[in-house]
Amino acid sequence: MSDERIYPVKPEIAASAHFNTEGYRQLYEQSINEPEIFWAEQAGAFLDWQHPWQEVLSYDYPKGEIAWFKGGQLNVSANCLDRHLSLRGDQIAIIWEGDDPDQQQQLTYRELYHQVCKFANVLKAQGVQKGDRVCIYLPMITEAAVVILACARIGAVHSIVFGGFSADALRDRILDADCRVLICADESYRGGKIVHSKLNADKAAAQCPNLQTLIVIEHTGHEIPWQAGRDISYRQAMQAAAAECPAEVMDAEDPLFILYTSGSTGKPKGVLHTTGGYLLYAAMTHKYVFDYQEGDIYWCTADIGWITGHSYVLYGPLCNGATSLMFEGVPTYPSPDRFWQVIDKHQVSIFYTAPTAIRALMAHGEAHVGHTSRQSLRILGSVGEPINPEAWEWYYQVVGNSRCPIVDTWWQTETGGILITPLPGATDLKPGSATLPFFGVQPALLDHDGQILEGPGEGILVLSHPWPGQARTIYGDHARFVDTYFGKYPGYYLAGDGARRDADGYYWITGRIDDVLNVSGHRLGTAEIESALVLHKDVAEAAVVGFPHPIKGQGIYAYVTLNVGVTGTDALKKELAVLVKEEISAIALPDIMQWAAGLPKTRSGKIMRRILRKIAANDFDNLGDISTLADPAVVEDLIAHRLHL
Ligand code: 6R9
Repeated sequence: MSDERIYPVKPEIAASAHFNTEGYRQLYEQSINEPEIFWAEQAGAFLDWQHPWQEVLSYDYPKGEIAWFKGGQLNVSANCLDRHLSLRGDQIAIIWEGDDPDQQQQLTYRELYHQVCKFANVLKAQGVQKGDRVCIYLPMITEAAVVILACARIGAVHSIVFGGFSADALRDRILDADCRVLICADESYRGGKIVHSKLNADKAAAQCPNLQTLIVIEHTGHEIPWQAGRDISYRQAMQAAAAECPAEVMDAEDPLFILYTSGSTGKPKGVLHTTGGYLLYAAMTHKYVFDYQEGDIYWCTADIGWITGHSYVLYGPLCNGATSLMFEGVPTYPSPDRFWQVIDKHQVSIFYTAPTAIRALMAHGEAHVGHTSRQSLRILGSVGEPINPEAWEWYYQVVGNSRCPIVDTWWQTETGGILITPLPGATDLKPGSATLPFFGVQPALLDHDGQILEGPGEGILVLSHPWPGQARTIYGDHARFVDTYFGKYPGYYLAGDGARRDADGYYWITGRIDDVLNVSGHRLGTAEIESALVLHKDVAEAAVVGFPHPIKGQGIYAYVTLNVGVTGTDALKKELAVLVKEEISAIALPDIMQWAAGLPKTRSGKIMRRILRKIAANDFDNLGDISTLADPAVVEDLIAHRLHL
């Protein structure tokens, strides 16, 4: 990793940006020295409140208690829609680009507002009340924005499940949050192929006794199975719905949504975000990190099933009155120039995507980029995993023609918004570094004993103070919240990533320090994949680790021990793959499965993942101390049978 190469702030960007270097430095200092004054000012500037707050911040990290703007009241949908109507009612809120390049739609703020009000009434008619959880299982279509904002409008808590997740994964999430209503599409398109959303939803719904209603959005319009009495047509319900729906007055700390993410145990965590702090943080980071300006066309390629889709396709941009592009498809369909075609077609000025997409497109060659203009671009962004300097350079030079700063944004589902990032007009860039903290954010590095490291060095990344976008709990399991994030190093929020800090104070994220993988920017717990594998009757045990993968960042390497007398075959590998797909998703499919006669274990029976990771990475020279293993011979055997991509 070279931290030698520096790309200084471009004067032409700094000239019109919200912050230059000095401006950032000063405001950052204020945000740290006088946090309550700072955040109160921002909350007043970014949001419309129906009732002022009494207390900016109260918190007790050891108890996992965090509250922002207590006593304040507001509604998220009113902030994203109603208040824009007088000024920008006819401005485009959402540009939708279909999987098929001939399909597109545009929705103005007024149109979106009307649809949201109507759908809010549809939900009410189904008995949905403030505080009820509504599960959303949708592709990237404009109706997704409608139903999400409609939940926020009536104070229902949405739980969006990524449309690529299996029926079983969907079922688990519906049950965990006890949702009574599920919203799905009939089908959707991805890369020219049909995704059977309703079939999955049916399968999940059949195993959720409390689920009463399935609202089906007609997207492809094809014939699908229908369960009378339970299934409701979105089109018909919208036609019948009343047009007016006042926004529910919400407390700043009322829940806004739950979003499941992988942790180091098998069960996904329902990360809960609340109303005031989350919206403020999403809006503020959207404006400053991307240097959003009036008139920008902004495109974040993330799916709404992930936190990036929540904060930077919908809530942040809409709160700021921006025009946000929603893309149904994939980067390589119909051809690997799709992103750049869409940018030219809609004159996108801010583009935010993931390193895995950049690497995949890089592999297709520059020719797919070169024939497009991309002159409309001003700012590029990266999120989801560390961006390797080669991919960074390609993004910068080939995609951005060396004109556009890249903001490499580090954050997590639990942080609600971006925490470490350059600001386009303020921060000199180093390829591969997420650079410096956002306003109010105080990162620190700890050693394994929990001692603070000063100056340059590498350690465990923690945050020493709260920020408004921080998650408030894990739904239904506050003890797990406290334990996971605040238990190990009291007084800090533990992010689960490692990082290095260089002599300029720049942060370089080194990756997860727990048993969480980052595959193409998707978070997956090794334990979830292992649980799926061991469901097979022939499998005795499985251990899953990550290994360096040229496109995905991390690939999935599974060591599988079969029951005595069973022979490992390709057919069995296929059965295991089906199992993983059914239990989780195709994104969790192992890239490599190795039959393991045994797994390296300590004498107390703990699997030594450190060794498995080294073998998967082809790094046999420093396996470390293996003398504590119950049976050191298994290591030789694993090395002898190591498989390659
Ligand atoms: C927003 C999002 C969070 C994990 C996080 C880290 C990795 C995200 C990164 C990055 C290095 C970046 N991560 N952005 N690592 N540089 N710019 O991705 O949320 O899905 O919860 O994943 O992703 O490991 O801990 P989430």
